[in-house]
Parts: sequence; C-alpha cells; structure tokens
Amino acid sequence: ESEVPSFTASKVSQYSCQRKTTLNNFNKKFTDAFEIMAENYEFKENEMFCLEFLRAASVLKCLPFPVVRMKDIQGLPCMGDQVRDIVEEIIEEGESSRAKDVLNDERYKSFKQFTSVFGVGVKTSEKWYRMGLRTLEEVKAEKTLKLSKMQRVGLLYYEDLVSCVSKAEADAVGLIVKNTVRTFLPDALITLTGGFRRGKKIGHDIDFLITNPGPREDDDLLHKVVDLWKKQGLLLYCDIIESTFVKDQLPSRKVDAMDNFQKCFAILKLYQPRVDNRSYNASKEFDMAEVKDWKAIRVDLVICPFEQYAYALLGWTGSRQFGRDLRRFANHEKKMILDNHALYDKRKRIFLKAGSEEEIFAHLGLDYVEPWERNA
Ligand code: TTP
Ligand code: MN
Ligand code: MN
Ligand code: MN
Repeated sequence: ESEVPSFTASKVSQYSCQRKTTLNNFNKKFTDAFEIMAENYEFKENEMFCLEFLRAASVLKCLPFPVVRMKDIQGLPCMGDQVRDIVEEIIEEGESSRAKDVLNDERYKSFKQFTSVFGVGVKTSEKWYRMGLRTLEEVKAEKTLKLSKMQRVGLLYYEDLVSCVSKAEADAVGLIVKNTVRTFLPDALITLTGGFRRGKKIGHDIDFLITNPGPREDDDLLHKVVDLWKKQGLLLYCDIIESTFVKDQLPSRKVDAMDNFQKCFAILKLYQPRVDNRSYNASKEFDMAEVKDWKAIRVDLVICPFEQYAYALLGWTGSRQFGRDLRRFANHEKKMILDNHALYDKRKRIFLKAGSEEEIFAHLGLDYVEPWERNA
C-alpha cells in the first residue's frame, strides 16, 4: 500500500523539463544540503560532482511529499551513492555532517564571501585565496589588488546588492524600464523573466527581455535607455555587451554557454522613501538629509529580434537547471540543438520556428510546463 497513490518513482523523468517543479518544496532539508555540496564542488571546479548534486536536488524538489525513509527515494533518477549517503544521514540524524563540514570549511567560507560580490567569480576567488586573503575585510584592506570596475561597484553597493530584491521592487523597476524603453520604442514588448516570472517572491536581480514586434530593430535602444538613466541620475553601473549573433548560425551545443543577444548588466538606483515615524517626532536627533532613500538594484536587460522572442523567453525564464535539462533532452532524446536563439533539427537539417513557448515544447515533443513549474 502507498501513501501517495498517484505517485510512481520509476515514472519520474531524469529530465526536469518532463517534471513539474513548483516553489512548494517538501524536501528543503535535503535539497539545501545538496546545494551546499554542489556549490562547494563548483568552487573546486568539479563540474561533474556539482551537476550530480544539482540534479539530485532538482529531483527531490518535484516530489509531492517529504522523504522520510530510504524507500521513498527508491527508483528515483539521479540518486547516486554520494546522494543516498546524505539522504540516509539526514533521515537518521536530522542533518548532514558532510554539508556541515563544508559550511565550516575555510576555503568554502572564503569563496562564499568572495563570490557574493558582483563581478567576482570562482577564478577571482581562487586568486585571492591563493594570495592568503580569507575575508572581504581583508580584500578591501589589500590596497595592491587591481579590482575591475564591476568589482569596485560590487563592493561599493555590497550591502544593498546582497539584500534580496522583493517582488514589489521588481514591479517598481519594471515600471521604470517600461517607461524608459517606450520613450524610444512605443510598441516594445517588455517581459519580466528570470526567477520572478517563475513566481519567486525574492531574487538576486531583476531580468527583463525586450523585443520590438515587427521588422524594425534598434541597435541603439539599450544605449539610449542607459544614457537617459545616466542623465536622470538613476544609473549606478552598466556594462553593455554587444550582440554577436550571426544570421543562420547553428545553436550552441554548450550546455551553459552565454547567448549572443545584446544585453546590459546594470545597477539602478531605486528610490524608496522610507516613512519612518521617528523622523516626524525626534526632529533634532534625526536628520532627514542623512537618510539614504534609495537602494542599489541589479538589473539585466536583454534585447532580442522578434522572431527569436519565444526562444529567448524560454532561456531567460530559467531555472538554470530547467534550461540545462531542456538542452540535454533536445540533444540526447530528439537529435535537436536548442539555445536561446533557435531550435535546430539535425536529422531534417532545418530550423524550427516558434512564436510561443508552447510551440517550442511541442517541437520537442514535450508537454507544456508553465513558468511557475520550472523551478527545478
Ligand atoms: P539569473 O538572473 O542568474 O537567475 P534567476 O533569475 O533564475 O534567479 P535569481 O533570483 O538568483 O536572479 O538568470 C535568469 C535566467 O537566465 C537563468 O535561468 C539563466 C538564464 N541566462 C541565460 O540564458 N543567459 C545568460 O547569459 C544569463 C546570465 C542567464
Ligand atoms: Mn534573476
Ligand atoms: Mn542567480
Ligand atoms: Mn540575471
């Protein structure tokens, strides 16, 4: 007899694009531990073990019940020995000693701090760690370090940027983005993508996809948008990456490759007057002029040709794991290559056009998965 009659472990696909993964995670205890393990392997540039734990986390996230005994994971895909050992220990002890060891590991702790800075990745962290640096305080004090502009602003606005972005802030920034873009392109279609499109209530940044219905393209749009923000004093940082897309190029086979759209990684100043009751009463001790009434927010703007919109939307909605599995599924199960620009059928040697995400899933022979079910 089974507690969850409609659930059959052996029917769970190894591909998250054949599963529904909402934000309702019954197995956070386990998936948190897996994600710590995955991150530690990422810091060690061990991609295979990193992906093994990310895939395992993703499988447990889609279960409609909490795992309470080893039998519950029997028959599930992606449950290797390392993973099973951790599940077993968490079931028995309530926590994983291996994950705890990672959290207490000096190298992990340093890398965690370093990579929390905008513009600092594993490579830079490695360099700093080799120099003997261990904390952000030590990094800031090390005056001989040559920081990139990105890293300098990352440190400058550190507190704002590590504090998460709320949905309300995402909506406020959405209004600013729409207003500004439509000043130059009145018919532009501007869509909130990333985690917020998947229904997340918080994020580390806000992602927008911009396209212009019809043939007209404007290579200058992003430049005009950031120039206006500069004039308005709203732009704290921006890095515009020019498009490198070549017409009729085959989709990229690389599973984690960046796409070739023109895009802008920006930091915006979001004004948010805080109504603080103290300011009305204790006027002597409380100087309004010294209250910071804005927050630095990371914003990604991506602009794509209208005919690639569905592919760009699918790619930029994520999750990362969902996107990886879509491309892996296309490649291994359908002999097709998928990226953020297009879908190519290798057997028929044709590009498959799509005007909506639904059509892309249909081309791949997949049931449609709603954005809020892509939290793999
Ligand atoms: P992110 O903003 O990195 O992630 P997220 O929005 O899912 O989560 P968070 O709250 O931490 O911001 O990326 C959004 C999606 O866009 C992600 O699934 C991967 C995809 N993406 C690309 O396709 N190409 C890129 O160059 C980048 C940076 C992201
Ligand atoms: Mn995001
Ligand atoms: Mn992220
Ligand atoms: Mn982003």
